[in-house]
Amino acid sequence: MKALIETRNKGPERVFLVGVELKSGSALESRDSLEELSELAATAGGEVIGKGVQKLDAPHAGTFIGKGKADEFADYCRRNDVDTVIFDDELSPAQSRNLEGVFNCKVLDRSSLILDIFAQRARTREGKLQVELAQLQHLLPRLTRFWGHLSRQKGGIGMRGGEGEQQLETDRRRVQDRIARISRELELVRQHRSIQRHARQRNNWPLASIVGYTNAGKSTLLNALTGAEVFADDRLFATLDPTTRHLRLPTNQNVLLTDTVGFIRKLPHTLVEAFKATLEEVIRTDLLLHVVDISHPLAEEQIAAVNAVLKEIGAEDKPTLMIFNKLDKLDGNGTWNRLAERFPHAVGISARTGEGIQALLAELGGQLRPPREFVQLAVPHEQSALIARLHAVGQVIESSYRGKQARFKARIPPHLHDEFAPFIVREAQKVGATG
Ligand SMILES: Nc1nc2c(ncn2[C@@H]2O[C@H](COP(=O)(O)OP(=O)(O)OP(=O)(O)O)[C@@H](O)[C@H]2O)c(=O)[nH]1
Ligand SMILES: [Mg+2]
Repeated sequence: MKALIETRNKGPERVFLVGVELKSGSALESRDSLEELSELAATAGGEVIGKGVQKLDAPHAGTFIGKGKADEFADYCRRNDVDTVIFDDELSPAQSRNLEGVFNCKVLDRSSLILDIFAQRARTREGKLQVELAQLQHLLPRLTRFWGHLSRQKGGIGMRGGEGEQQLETDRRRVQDRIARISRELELVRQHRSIQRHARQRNNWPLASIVGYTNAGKSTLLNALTGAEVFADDRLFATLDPTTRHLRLPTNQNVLLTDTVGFIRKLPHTLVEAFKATLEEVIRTDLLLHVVDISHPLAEEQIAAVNAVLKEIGAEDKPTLMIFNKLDKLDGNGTWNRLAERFPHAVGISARTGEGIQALLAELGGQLRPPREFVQLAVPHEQSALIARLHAVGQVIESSYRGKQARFKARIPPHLHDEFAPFIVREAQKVGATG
């Protein structure tokens, strides 16, 4: 699908931003949210020409902001050659249509903008399909005359009624067909990936996922820990598709670490839905590493936003290690003190300078150490595959190959108990072992 914000011959698209300060929210939060919207717009290739804010008790049903304010902004936009107006909050289909009437140009909301950036970032087949699915689902109820990119035919754009309406109907059908096709294709891609995952999981290493707000330093951390070369950059949503790398801790424990897409406030619901499979994979792990940019003035709000998404994908109860990143950038200890009190086990690091990484590795080792069962086994010699498997996943403490059967004393992960059960001749209590 084409980018919503297009860079044309005449240069970057000129963008005007609109935010509201609701009486129920804080002014700081809405200002910061608008600041973030501005970064998002720039990330999408737009040039922010101006911003407008209105204080409201509640959004208006018809035009989100008040009609008078909308006219005032529209006037400004006309005089300044604005191509696109972007609202910081999700607009209903009716609001979008009405506002396009007032502004007489393309009107987007934060969700469509985020979707647009995701579309530009997606690299893998699955990533691209997921984004397109989310975009189409978001778009379907919003098909209006300015969404001409679906059909470049004459009459598609700028025509309401008559041929234009018919064109919209055709577009709707096409969108629905496409949604059905993408869903089927995604299913196939996912089946394939689940095969790959099983291959990777052969050796039963524990899994950990790096999660956090966008730009918190997740990819930088993965790179610092594993020498991976994931693209890390000072822009929002640098990473979209998950990358998994093997990490061997100083204690010789092995971990598979996955870095993935960052979260943001007001993440579009269709996007969370479309990415659910990817995200579920992320949380089907033994441990979450929640990276926080501790130098950010709204670090606490960002933690809350991440937790909200984690909750939405059913991961709020996962064991989590909090990591306070960008210590090198921190001035003053206020945020640090407050957050350290709330998260006593958090580890402070700088993924950039390497400060605190050793302490992080130690903490990681402690948290990932699996409980082990101590067992004695008697295995017929011809069961060589099982014997090999025991050495791969367990910790063999003593072995003897004399006699009719091979005998072992070993520690095995409890979840593999069933696999070895037929050969266990003696069990001891579960013990916390050295991993
Ligand atoms: N000063 C400082 N900058 C850091 C640190 N860690 C990361 N950064 C910078 O922060 C920016 C974002 O880093 P990324 O690793 O791309 O962040 P991310 O969490 O992967 O971001 P997304 O993939 O966009 O969600 C980059 O410019 C990094 O160089 C740190 O410890 N200190
Ligand atoms: Mg990243």
